[in-house]
Amino acid sequence: MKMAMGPRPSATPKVVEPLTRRKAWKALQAHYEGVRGLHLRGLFAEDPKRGERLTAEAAGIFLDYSKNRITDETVKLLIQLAEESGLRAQIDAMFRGDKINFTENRAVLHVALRAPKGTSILADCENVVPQVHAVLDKMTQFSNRVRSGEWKGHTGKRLRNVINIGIGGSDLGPVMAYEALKHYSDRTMTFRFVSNVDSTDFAEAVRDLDAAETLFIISSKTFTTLETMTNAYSARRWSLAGLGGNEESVAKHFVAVSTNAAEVAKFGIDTANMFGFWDWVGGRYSMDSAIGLSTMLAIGPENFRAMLDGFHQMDEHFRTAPFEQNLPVLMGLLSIWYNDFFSAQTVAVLPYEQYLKRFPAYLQQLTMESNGKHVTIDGADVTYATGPIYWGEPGTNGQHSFYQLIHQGTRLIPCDFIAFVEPLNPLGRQHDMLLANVFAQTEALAFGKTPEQVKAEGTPDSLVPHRVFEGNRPSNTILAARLTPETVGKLVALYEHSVFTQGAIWQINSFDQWGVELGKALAQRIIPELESDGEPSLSHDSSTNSLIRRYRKTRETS
Ligand code: G6Q
Repeated sequence: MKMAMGPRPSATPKVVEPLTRRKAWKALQAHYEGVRGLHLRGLFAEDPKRGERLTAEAAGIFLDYSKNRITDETVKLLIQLAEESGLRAQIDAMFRGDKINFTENRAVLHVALRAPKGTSILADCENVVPQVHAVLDKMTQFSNRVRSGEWKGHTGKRLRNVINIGIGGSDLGPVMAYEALKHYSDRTMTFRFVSNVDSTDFAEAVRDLDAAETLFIISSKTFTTLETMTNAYSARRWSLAGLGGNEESVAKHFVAVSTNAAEVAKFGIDTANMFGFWDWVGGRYSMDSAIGLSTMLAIGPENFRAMLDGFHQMDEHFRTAPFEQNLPVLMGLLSIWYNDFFSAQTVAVLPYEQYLKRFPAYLQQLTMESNGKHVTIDGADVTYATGPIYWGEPGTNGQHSFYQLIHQGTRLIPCDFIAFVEPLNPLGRQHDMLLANVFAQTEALAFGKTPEQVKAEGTPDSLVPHRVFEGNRPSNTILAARLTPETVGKLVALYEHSVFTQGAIWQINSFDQWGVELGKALAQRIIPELESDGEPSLSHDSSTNSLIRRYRKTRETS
């Protein structure tokens, strides 16, 4: 891949044509009126090959999107919408290093984190791929030294425990990847993740650990985040207390992942033990940067690079495949179809793979922090719904709790089912049982059970309505051969680019997160009000004032 052109200057972009005035949008509105009443039962009955036809496959990921409330015309119009929205040009702008995150004047180049050696991607006229590989090489050396026991703690003991301290994008990706790839991890080591400023998080993470065997990775892009720095100082105190208070021990037990060398040095970590990344990597797009150091320590450098290769394969597919066969584009468009035309408010992500138990939580940040926006790129209020709420739980557990509402409730909840053909821990017939549940659920959601079918089972008339399943509940099924590091890379990139597709069409900036700032600033103002010796003079609203007073008073008496 060669990107010859330099980055475009970051100017406030203009909406050339509002989304709702696009021809394809209007056509979709009219089309929706015609197809909203169609039932998946009818759509499948009239097209026996639908289940084979409405599928796409790339890089070993198979997507069956036939159980969606769409016709061929829907797909055609959605693709037309992508084209009218200039999706191709927007993809090219991202890969070219244009500062598409214009509110922060930054390029968006997570795709460079997984670009193979020898390729070229430019940020500010500089090829960043060699820098990416230099950091990867440094991570590799460090990981090999820790994993082999060559890197020893202050007392000469091998480091067996790794604690990543970070929050948001500096936590959710590492946690998800560690859980997803536990099968490939070094089981002689213990990995824990501390994110919350709630001291319980830290206390529970270290309670049974020996400081002499414990390495802390302080992961923070800015190295100023309240939660992370507070936990980092707690870790420093805990480590020093366990190691006889010798400050020199910090160099052996603390490393940093950050873009801020000055703050890292201020904390007392030797910048030789700092792994860098760049402002063109957004927090929620950073699990494949040095923020993934804990992942590399757990699964080893080779597996980490296999994961990067998986990401890259999906990047190339997204960048080059025609929209009709482009998995992230199709998934993004389907999400828009339900969100903006059916007024669906959520998407359920249901991995039938225990190791993916943190994948929905990871996706919550990726999707909602990216597309939870109410203004378009030129600052006007959107006149349509943006980012749906993503949530989910691994199957089959969810089936015994919230699936009831998906099957028989009053809301439309499109679902993504994720499953793998081969189990990582085969046990008797259990994998067939697991997969039978995936197929059964998508079938039940789509086709339901008619009153006639319920009656034919001998159900008393009075109970029939309770036992009817309307069906017509849409779902995607994502199937891959086996959960491997490579597959995890592909899956994450699939959703990253689906998010990009949605944001591009909604004309919003998917790469800033100003919405998290206000709460942070207000908390900084309230901390001294909680800590002051004398009664603070409070000037909040009456609710906040009285909550603060109640907290202070109760604390004194407890
Ligand atoms: C992600 C956000 C946010 C960020 C955290 C941690 O896209 O920017 O979740 O990752 O606030 O920030 P630091 O890495 O700077 O500590």
